[in-house]
Amino acid sequence: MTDLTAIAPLLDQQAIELPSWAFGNSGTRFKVFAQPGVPRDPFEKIADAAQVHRVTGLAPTVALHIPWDKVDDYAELHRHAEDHGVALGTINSNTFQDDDYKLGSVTHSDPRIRQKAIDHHYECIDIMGETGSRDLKIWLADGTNYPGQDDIRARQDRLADSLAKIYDRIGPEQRLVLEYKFFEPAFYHTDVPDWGTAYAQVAALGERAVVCLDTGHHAPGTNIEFIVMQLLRLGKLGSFDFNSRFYADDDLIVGAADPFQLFRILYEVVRGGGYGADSGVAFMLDQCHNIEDKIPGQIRSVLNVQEMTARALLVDGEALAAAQAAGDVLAANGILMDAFYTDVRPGLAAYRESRGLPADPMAAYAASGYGSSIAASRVGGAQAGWGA
Ligand code: LRH
Ligand code: MN
Ligand code: MN
Repeated sequence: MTDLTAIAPLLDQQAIELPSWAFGNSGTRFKVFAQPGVPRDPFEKIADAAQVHRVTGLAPTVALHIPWDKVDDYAELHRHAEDHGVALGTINSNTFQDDDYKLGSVTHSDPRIRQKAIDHHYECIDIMGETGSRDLKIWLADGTNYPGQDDIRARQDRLADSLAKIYDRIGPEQRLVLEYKFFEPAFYHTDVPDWGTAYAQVAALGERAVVCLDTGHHAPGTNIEFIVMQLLRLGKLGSFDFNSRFYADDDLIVGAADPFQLFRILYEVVRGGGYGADSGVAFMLDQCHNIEDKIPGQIRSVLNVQEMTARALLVDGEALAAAQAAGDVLAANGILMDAFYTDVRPGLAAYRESRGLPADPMAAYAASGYGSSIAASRVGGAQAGWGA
C-alpha cells in the first residue's frame, strides 16, 4: 500500500463544490428519466448534497443556479444548509431560458434586453449577500447561428460594457467568474467561446474577475492542462467546473471518460500553485446524472477528483525537474507516469479512517438507507432545470 501520510495535510485541504442541479432529474433532449426520491425543492437538494459531504468529507459547499433554486428566504436556505453541515457556494446566473434572450442577453443589440440581463445579475449579487457566497459565475448562451446574423465585434463591445456594469456591483470580498464554452446552444459563433476571450474580458474588469474552466467546454483534442497552466500563470484561473466528455458537453462523471486527462490537469494545478485552501482556485462539479443514481454519482465524482489529486501530489517534483534539466525525455515522462499508475485507493481508505470517515464512502452511503428513505417520502421530484 502506498503510504499517503506525507500528503495527508494537503488532502485535508480538498474541497469540491457540488452543483444543486446534479440532484434533480435530468436527461437529454430526447428523454428525461425520472428517478424516485428526487428533490422537490432547493432545500431537499441541499439535504442530498449534505449526504455526499457526510460520507466523504470532501464537499462542504453547494452551488445554486438562479432561478432554478429561487426561494423566498435565502437566509433560511443558508441556515438549512448549516443545519445539514454544509454551506451555500457559488451563485450561477441564468440568461438562457427566457424568450427575450433568443438573440442574446448581455450582448443583445436592444438596450432594454441588455439591461434585463444585467438586472438579473444584480439580483444574483443581492442573493450572494444573503447566502454568504463569494463567487458569481456567469456562463452565457449568447452567440449566433449564421454568418452575418449580427456584428460579432459590436457584440464583444456590448459584452465588455455589460460585464463592467455587473462587476461594479461585486463586493470587495466577492468575485465575478466568467465561464467559456466553444459552442452550444449557438452553433456559428459564441460570444465567450474560449479561454482567451474570457481572459481578455476579465482582465479588462479588474482583480476580482477571473475565469472558470469547465472541462467539458473544449473541442476534442484540446490540451486542457496547457490552458490550466496559462491561466494560473496569468493569475486568472478562478474555478473549475469538472465533468467528463466523450463528444460535446456531456456532463458525465469527472474522471470517467479520461482519468489520465484529469491527472494531467490536476498535476498542472498543483504545479502552478492552484491547489489548496488559499490558492483562489475553486473546485466545482458541473454534472448531470441522467441514468445513474444521483447521490452515489456525486460521491463517485468527488472520490475520482480526490484519487487523481493524490496521484498528482505524489509526483516526485525534484526528480522530474532533474530529468527535465538533463533533457532525459523518457525519464521525465516515466516519473509522471509512475505517479499516475500508483494505486492510491488503499492509502486513501486508510487516510479516511484516520479522519473518522468511512473507508468506503460508496458502501457507507448504500448502507445508510438514505436512498430508500427519500424514495419513500418524496413524491413528484423536480427536474434539474432544463425544460422545467
Ligand atoms: C453550460 C454550463 C454552465 C451552466 C451549467 C448548467 O453548459 O456548463 O456552467 O451554468 O452548464
Ligand atoms: Mn459549467
Ligand atoms: Mn456545460
